Amino acid sequence: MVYFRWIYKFYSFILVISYSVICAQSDVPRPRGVSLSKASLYSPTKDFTCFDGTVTIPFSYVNDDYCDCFDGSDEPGTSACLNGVFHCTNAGHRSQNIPTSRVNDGICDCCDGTDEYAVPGTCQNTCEELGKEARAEAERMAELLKAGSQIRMELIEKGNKKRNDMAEELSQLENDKTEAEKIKEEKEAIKSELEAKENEVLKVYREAEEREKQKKNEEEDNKTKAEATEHFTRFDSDSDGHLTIAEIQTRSFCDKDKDGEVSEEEAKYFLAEHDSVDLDTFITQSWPLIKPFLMLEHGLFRGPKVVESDDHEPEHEIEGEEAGDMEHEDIEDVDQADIDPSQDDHEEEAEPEPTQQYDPETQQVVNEASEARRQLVEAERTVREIDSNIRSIKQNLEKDYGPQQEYTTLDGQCFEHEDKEYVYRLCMFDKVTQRSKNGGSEVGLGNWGEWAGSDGNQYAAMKYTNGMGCWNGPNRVTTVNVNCGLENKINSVTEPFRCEYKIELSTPAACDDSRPQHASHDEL
Ligand code: MAN
Repeated sequence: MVYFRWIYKFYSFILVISYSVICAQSDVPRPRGVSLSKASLYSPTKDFTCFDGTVTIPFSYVNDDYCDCFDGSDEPGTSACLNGVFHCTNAGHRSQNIPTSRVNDGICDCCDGTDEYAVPGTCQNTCEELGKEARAEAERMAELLKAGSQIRMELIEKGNKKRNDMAEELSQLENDKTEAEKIKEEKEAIKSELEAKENEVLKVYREAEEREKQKKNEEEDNKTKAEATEHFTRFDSDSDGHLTIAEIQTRSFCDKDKDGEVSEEEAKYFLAEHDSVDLDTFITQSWPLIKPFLMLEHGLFRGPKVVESDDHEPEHEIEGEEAGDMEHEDIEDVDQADIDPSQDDHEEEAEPEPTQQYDPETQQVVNEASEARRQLVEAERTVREIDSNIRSIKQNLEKDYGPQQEYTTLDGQCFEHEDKEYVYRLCMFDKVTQRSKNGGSEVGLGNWGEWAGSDGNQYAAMKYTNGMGCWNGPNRVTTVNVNCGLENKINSVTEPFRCEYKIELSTPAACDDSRPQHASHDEL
């Protein structure tokens, strides 16, 4: 260190001279590259202590082009330290701090050219000119802010009014709900009462209906039994009261795989896996298996229309034929539901509700109960509608529409922006979408999430998250930077990273003149 120090002794001498030159030129004496605010930390009459407090060196080591401090604070005016900071005063414009690595690198970083002092004349001082432009721009911004603030005040007023209206509507709806619930309860009571009466008067009809149904079922059962018994008798060739595999094997309809013969296995299938069956087992287990095949054999395994069709009487197809050991009654009596249950369902669905005829007094009671049911459904719907309105108003009231509600009236408004490839659409507090100009479906770039501005201004940016998934990546997200402007307008849309979008939006709602618009710039 001592060795190097001597090498730099000569330079130090030169720099101390130049220090005094600087001192002579400015109001507050300070080494090169030091700002006014830090000047007091560099006193030529005292040793210098690095800002991080680790080392204290003679003042002559400051800016001696040798880095003594870890934090670079001893070399604010040379590029000796990697982490030093050079301050340019830029009189006439905004002062600036640049990394000391840019000092004397041949590039003019400061408008006053002080960062390039090694070769005099490298940089022109352009601060006056730039300062003028900046001041004109600042003036323009100030005017914009002033005009925008006026509009913003109106937006605040409208926003507050809208919120008050919403709050009023909410309280009205809550009253309506109480009322609607009362009506619903009344309707429920009326319905119960009238349905009890209806039940009473319909009892006699229901019982008759039940009896009729039972009768029909019994008839059906008897019919099936008769049908099955008839076939059992026919198939039981030796009339021994048992139907065997051998007897079934003589029936061609049992040739399930259509290979020209009825195998033992096939025959057994129709005997419900028994070797032989008596009449009872035949009726309960075999007949349900046989019946569909008999139908198939006779070409009846089709749509219901075929069976019902007048000019397609099944009996014509089978009359007198051998395969028809099966007589026409076999077919006529086959219930389509036994063949294809899905068709049965279908028929049931298509069937119109039976219209029961009641005596006038009963009909009157039924009508009154129906009307009570209808009115209850209506009352329930009203309660649901009110509930849904309440929910949506509450959601809106909970939304953060800016520090003074200035964004309230923007809720739901949509703005579009086109570039070469896409049309972007931002619907405030809702979502952002992207549509390719070459067609294809709309891509969601994010749904309203939260205010996410940085630098102490939360309301400077809106975040729309959880958009459509990016191929092989995360879901799309969009940041909307909100800037002051006299109209609501998207100025640009970019995609700085794949599937991360940035929208620059201008709106009078962002023209808040109570907020500092620029970083303060002393030393102008
Ligand atoms: C689409 C668009 C682009 C996006 C790619 C990612 O083409 O949404 O913005 O970068 O998908 O695959």
